[in-house]
Amino acid sequence: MTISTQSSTLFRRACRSLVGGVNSPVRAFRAVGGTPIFLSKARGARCWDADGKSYIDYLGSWGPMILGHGYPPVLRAARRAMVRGTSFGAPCEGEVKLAELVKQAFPSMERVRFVSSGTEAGMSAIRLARGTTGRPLILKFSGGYHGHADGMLVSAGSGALSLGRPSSAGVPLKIARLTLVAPYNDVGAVERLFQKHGKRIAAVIVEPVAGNMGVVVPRPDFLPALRRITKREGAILIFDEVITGFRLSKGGAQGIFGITPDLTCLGKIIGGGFPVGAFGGPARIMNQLAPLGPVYQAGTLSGNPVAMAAGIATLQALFGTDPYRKLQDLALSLIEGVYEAAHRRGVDVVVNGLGSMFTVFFTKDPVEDLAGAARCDTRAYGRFFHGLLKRGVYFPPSQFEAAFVSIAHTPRDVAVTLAAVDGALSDL
Ligand code: HOZ
Repeated sequence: MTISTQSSTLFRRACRSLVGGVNSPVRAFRAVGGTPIFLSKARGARCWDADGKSYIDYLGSWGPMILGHGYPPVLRAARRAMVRGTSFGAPCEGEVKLAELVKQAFPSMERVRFVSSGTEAGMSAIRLARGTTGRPLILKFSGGYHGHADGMLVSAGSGALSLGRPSSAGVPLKIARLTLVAPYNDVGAVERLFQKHGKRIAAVIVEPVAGNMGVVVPRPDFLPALRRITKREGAILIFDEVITGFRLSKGGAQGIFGITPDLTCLGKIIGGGFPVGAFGGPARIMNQLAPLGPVYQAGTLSGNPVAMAAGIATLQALFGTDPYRKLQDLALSLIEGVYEAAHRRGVDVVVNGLGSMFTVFFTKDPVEDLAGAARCDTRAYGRFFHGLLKRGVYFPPSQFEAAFVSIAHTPRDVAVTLAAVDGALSDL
């Protein structure tokens, strides 16, 4: 299905110099068919493709753009920082200021280390957990995505799922065996893994609200049980809040559910659209990191001054306006509208959502783990996606991802989107 002439020309050209024409697999549209549209511009809640066609954007760059694209204070801050220097490779005040803002919102993050991506945050937090406990094993959940470090590409979500390959070639079996996997929301399976592997488990890493098998919300007992079990067993609990941090609330998912993890990974929103990740936790764990401790971690562009400035401006805007109620109301009206349209059109859907993130699953059964997400009709999602795209609405190009609402979306955008949803469902 080819939507845009310029995009198809660009894609053909891209395939001659970029692997698969893209720099991140899920962008290739393999999960929904057709060829990717190339974007040339984005402002507010809209993006434009290479042919100049505009879309209401619910991809939001996979999560960072909570203020909408080109939010003026963020642009101004980044411009000002750029003029002062694009990279120092030395400490700068912006790093301190962003760390203070992060700490203010996430009291569990007594010490912070900035990196350049969510992948780096996840892999460094895991190394730190192993270094601190002296234990080798990590427990993750199937469909959970924590970046593409070797040990995390085991039953992984996101692009790995959209390609139907939840585990990757090139990960040595010996490394994969250090990762234990339990179904999301399954406390019994976690207990059984701890019974079997006892004191060899360094950490449990979890997306407190899963966003990379589509949105899956934790059952009420799930996160409290993870906290209780890890504490009892002396293992470290890592919340991967790369998506949910500053998305669900100022204090992320941990703020909403009232659970304090040992370590937290952040990314996406804290960079205000620039490449930033972070991880943090209590000083007694974080001080195991170099230069204070024996766990090594480093990066030339870590704490980059332009990215820090964009992050600071983004967090200040979120703290200043407290947009979470508005975001949730917009998302709720979308979700209700999708259910109404699906009912009218006789299509079975389940829409999982929390705050301003949601996923439309084509199924009539609840989706509470990867098995549930995998049972959904992903081909119907692909047709739905293209039906929306042709009507000027850009959803994530895979059912195993989250759609995001920003503060730039308006009730009028929601109404236009719901008309497109109705049309796309009637095409199925
Ligand atoms: N890992 C991202 C989705 N959860 C995809 C990143 C991208 O393709 O840009």
